[in-house]
Amino acid sequence: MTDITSQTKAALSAIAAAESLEALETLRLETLGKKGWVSLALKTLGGMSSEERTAAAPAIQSSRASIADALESRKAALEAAALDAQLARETIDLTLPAMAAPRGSVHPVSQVMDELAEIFADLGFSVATGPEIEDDWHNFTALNMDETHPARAMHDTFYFPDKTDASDGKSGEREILLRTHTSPVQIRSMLAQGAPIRLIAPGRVYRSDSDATHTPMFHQVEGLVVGKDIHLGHLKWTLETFFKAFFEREDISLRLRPSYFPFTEPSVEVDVGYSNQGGRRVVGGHGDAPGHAWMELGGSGMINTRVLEFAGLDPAEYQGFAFGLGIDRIAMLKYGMNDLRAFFDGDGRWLAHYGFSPFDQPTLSAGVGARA
Ligand code: FA5
Repeated sequence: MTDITSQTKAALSAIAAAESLEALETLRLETLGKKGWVSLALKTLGGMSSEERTAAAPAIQSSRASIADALESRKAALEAAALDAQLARETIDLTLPAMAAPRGSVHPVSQVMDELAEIFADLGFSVATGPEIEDDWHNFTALNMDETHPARAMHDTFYFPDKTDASDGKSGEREILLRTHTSPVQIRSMLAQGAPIRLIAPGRVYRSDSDATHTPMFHQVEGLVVGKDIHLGHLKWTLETFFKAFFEREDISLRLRPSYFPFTEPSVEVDVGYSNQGGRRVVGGHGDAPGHAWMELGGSGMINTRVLEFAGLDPAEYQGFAFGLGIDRIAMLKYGMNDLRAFFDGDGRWLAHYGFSPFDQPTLSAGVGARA
């Protein structure tokens, strides 16, 4: 009896001290295994008289039960420790520099949109958006292009087969289309906010057009300023200030060339001076200087009084200017790409080359176009 008690005590302390599941298994075989001493002791009960058995059985049974419990709880503890060790081994070290990991990049169009927002926010402009699926009233009519206006044909518009009812109480059905420019955001913003107003509206626009400098979907940024005593000088100053900040150079020359847009009067096309350096167009300098030329970046002008009326403003009280620039074009010029179609191919190698680090947020203080 004393034997069983001391053997059990020794086994329990060996189990408590077992360092591995293998060591624990050896202890299980030595005690509860077929040839283990507890099993052998249990077998001896069969050969005993009933008095002997009554005397011996409780100690052996309790030894078996306490050893089985101890084995089980030690096993659970060792397994938990093994899991903890595995989890510790497999932990991701978040303090590793993220640049070392494979990474995506920011598309140049997104980068330029962030740069635009940063520069114009500094000039007190807010950012507006409008729907890409528009109706012809906002895209054309309210911009002084009625159904028969020849400028409608120049936009190579994608129309939907369906029509929509005028939602603003005006009668008649409207064509549904993919907006051909960001100018309908002018109308939506003036109708919603009234005046004074100072905003930019960057976004996608669509025209049935495709070659190295034209794609069926491209990006524009609209600028709109309405207030009292706004004149063409404000437009030129705003564009000049923007381009100097955007191209990060002071020697920017703009040429405002008389043009025609139904929604502005007078209308001017915006050209910027550049030179050709090793096959790359580099912005800067006067376009008429030797080795220089002018490149068109967008359209602009003073808002036509008819447009102000369509947008619910009194032209006797308010004037304004608007501009529309091709974002993809200014991105190409700033970052040196020469084929617009590559912008939308989704080629990882192109993005690896021309894309930007997500950590390279444009700020005016650090430089809006800093490269990673
Ligand atoms: C317009 O879209 C006018 N809404 C701009 C405007 C706004 C004028 C406000 C006056 C007041 P235009 O069709 O010229 O104008 O386009 C403006 C710019 O978008 C172009 O100078 C060019 O940079 C860019 N662009 C035009 N078509 C494409 C195209 N298919 N692919 C890429 N960029 C284009």
